[in-house]
Amino acid sequence: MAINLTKNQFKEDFLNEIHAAYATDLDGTSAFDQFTVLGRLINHYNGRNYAKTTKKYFEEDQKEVYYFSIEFLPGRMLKSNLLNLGILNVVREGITDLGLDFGGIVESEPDPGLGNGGLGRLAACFMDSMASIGMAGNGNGIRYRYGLFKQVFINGYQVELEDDWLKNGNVWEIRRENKACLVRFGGNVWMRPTTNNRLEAVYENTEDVLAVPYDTGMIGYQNDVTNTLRLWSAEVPPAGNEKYYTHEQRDRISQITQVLYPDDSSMEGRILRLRQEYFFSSAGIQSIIRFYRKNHKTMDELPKQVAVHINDTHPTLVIPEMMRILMDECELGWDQAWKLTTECMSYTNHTILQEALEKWQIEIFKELLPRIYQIVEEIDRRYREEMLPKYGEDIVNQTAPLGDGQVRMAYLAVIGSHSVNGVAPLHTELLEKDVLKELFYIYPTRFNNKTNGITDRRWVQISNEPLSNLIDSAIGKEWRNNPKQMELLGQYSDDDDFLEKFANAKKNNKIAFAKFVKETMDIEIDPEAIFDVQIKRLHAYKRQLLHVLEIIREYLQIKDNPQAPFTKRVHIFGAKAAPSYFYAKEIIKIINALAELVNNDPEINDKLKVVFVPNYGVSIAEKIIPAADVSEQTSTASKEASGTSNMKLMSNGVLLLGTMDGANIDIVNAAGKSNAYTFGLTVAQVYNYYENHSYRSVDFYEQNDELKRVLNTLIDGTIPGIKSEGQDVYDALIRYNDEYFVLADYADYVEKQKQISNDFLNKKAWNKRALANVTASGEFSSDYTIERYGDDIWNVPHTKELD
Ligand code: 4GP
Repeated sequence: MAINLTKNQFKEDFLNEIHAAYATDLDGTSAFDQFTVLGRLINHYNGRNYAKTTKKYFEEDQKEVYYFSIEFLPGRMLKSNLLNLGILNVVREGITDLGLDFGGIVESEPDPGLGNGGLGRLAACFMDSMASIGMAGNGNGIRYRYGLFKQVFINGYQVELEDDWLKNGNVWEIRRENKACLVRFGGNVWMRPTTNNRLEAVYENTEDVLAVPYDTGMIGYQNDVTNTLRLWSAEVPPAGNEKYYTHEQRDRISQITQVLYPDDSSMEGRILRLRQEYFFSSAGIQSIIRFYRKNHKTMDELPKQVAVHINDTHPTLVIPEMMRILMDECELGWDQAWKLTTECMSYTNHTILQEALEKWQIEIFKELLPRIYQIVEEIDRRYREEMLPKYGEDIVNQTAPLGDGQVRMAYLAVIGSHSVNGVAPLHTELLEKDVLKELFYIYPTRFNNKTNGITDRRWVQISNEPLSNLIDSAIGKEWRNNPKQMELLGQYSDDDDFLEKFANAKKNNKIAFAKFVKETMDIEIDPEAIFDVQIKRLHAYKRQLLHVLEIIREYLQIKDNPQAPFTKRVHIFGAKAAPSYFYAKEIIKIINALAELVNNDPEINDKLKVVFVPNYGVSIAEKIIPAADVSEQTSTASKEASGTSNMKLMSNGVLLLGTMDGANIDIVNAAGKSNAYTFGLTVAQVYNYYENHSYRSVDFYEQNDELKRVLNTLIDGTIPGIKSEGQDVYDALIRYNDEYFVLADYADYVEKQKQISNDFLNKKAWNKRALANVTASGEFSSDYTIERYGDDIWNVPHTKELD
């Protein structure tokens, strides 16, 4: 239920809290102070519900999910908390009455950059959905002192600045020092026989780290439920402990939770990453077992009470860590501990790219985590012993947790879990047929698919209020609870009046975005133009390069014939490149150089604009998505596990331009083929090229004059300032045979872009197709995804029944 709060009450509370917190009147406070006070008030209003939820789970002894993820990207929480408490409008009006700027207050909240991309954002959507469907779900991760990095462009190059998101505190978190635990690293371990015939682990010279949890309430949508996102911070254990910590050790300890993704091009960086992974895995499992034991005398019920989810391989060490605690601390034997552990564990794979299937060198692993290594060795030994007679040496060697001098995290995750899932039907199929095929052969029933989803609360209700209000006026508000109800919009697909309002909502969003671009980047863009959007991490497989080639093509087209008709375009990018990913950074430089050229050429005027919005993250996405017309999802078929920006854009009435990859396939099926543009090689064709080694990118270059001309601009000086970058990309595409088949897909992609330019001119038909996308988008709500995880994998109930 929504919280019961009148505007007057709110205003009184707000002014009181301003005095309490800052000992000044309103005029002495900044927007950030006002934000903090709003946050504190929300905590007051919701505190009882939060406590009640926790108590209820405990008293009713409910099974709970613990979602372990090295990334969480929740975005700003002020508006979403207000929405979920049902007081967004009351508070906004109250704030406005007080003469304050609600929008400015919202913008003053730092955006927690505790993630990089889809993986972290998915985890955040899932947290919102678990709370909103009334499922007992906890997040478990790391409280990074610094977020990913703040991206700025200097002379078109990405420069990474520190993202000091916690410098002014964090109003949403609760430090729970009384729930801290110790995590051990290094040293020696040996097993000592005990009097009752067991073996006991004895540790010597370990470096102990105090893991302190910070809890953030995850407020459900108007249902009185508040779940917990628990993020762990590494600290030096308090004095009094007989150990002495040198400066070096103190430094090493505080490093653990300093930054997301330490630079893994060095050995130290890799070791730090492994420390991070064990740190939050161990702290999380310790706290789960400690909590379980409050209500249970034996460990037998553990899988009935606890589901631990391994989000990508980073938290895989929860498996040996749970084994360690069950055996060393709860005194269970191996077989029982293994049975309980595997029944608790489930694993999601998020990518088929080899580089992401983590592997650790045994030497490093063993030294850092001696007891955990012993357990992994035993898992490996028993796996080999059991599987060798059934499957033979080759398969067993290929799939065992230890191999080639490495700990293979993905294999360990599969072997130690009862469920393994991919994130879209095609991705799951590729896991089964290719990436994990031997393990699928051994454990066929373990594999399943759970197509990703997104929460419409953030991605439509909060970020696109004009559209949300229009939907309310047409079909009522039930869609906000149950997004499949958006199907009811189907009845308006031929309603001119509605389509016009729908188009107006989009136009208003485009005007708002144009204003933002003007104010922050000083680029003028025309809201009447096609807003052609590509927002995602910068990676070669995602092929932002196709989009680059299209911009060059359009530029040349206008230059050749400035008077010819041309449908105006604004090409919008948002993307960060990993700091050590040189090629991705070169592509950023090329896009910025192209923007410089195109945006300042008087002959181009406003026909063509390129806008690369810096520092892409959740908050920037919230501005771009509602204003978009075209959603570029151009990955090489087979490489994008699912994609989720494709879903967000779909619910905002944006037409997909994409390959038949990941969840694009499902989106196109849901929206109808005629309401999207698909192009490019199929997965079968891509695999065919691999198998026959028959791809020759130079053939495409030689056979297509337009493509040749476009590519040549990378090296002939047409685009100033990209001498080495242009050459490198040109070489990658032609000399080094174009790893991601950009040239093979160019012609088809361009063809579809031309169609888009044409189709966009017929406004009514376009709007109708955009509406068809919104109408069909409900099924991609993460509420349903989470329901499926709950039913099929976790066996955890939820109180709200959806469709
Ligand atoms: C991403 C995948 O690349 C993306 O296709 C998927 O939608 C998303 O996970 C959520 O499942 N993977 C990552 C990663 O972000 O770090 O591997």
